[in-house]
Amino acid sequence: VILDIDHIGIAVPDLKDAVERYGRTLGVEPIHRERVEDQGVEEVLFAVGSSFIQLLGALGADTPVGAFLEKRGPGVHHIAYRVDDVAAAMARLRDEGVRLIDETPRRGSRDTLIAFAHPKDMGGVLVELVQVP
Ligand code: MC0
Repeated sequence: VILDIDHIGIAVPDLKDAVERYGRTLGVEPIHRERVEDQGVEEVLFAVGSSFIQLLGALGADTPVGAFLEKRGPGVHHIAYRVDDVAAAMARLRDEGVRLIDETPRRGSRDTLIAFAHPKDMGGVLVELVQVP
């Protein structure tokens, strides 16, 4: 069951600059910062209602966000849906013929369990499933 939009991930070339710009222009405060080595990112979250805007800096060129920035430039990188059961949501996508990037759930930021579905099967949008502990 999808509960909410968990976050919208935005790839930025300069995290410090983007955090300052988002904070100033939207009048929002960053509420969380975390380095997720496994995913090759450093994230900063801004709370917007019950969801987050996630600014993503790449930890290197050979990471998903690094490659995205190189190929497509800054912009929306993925949309993450908050689900009650990530394994069940993955099974549903799989049954519907959607290619999953992760065979089993992985650990995301905030101790979440996450899994990605391929953008080519989701209207050109990289989709993340997020189960909050
Ligand atoms: C690539 N493509 C995308 C895309 N990335 N389309 C939409 N959104 C994206 N983010 C498109 C390319 O333009 C290309 O289309 C095709 O997909 C293949 O791309 P590629 O450049 O060859 O890249 P791949 O296939 O090597 O990798 C793409 C893939 C990868 C999505 C499989 O980035 C991946 O495994 N992502 C999942 C992990 C991730 O993104 N982690 C970072 C966030 P054309 O038409 O040119 O062929 S981690 C996160 O956010 C955590 C911390 C959290 O939330 O807790």
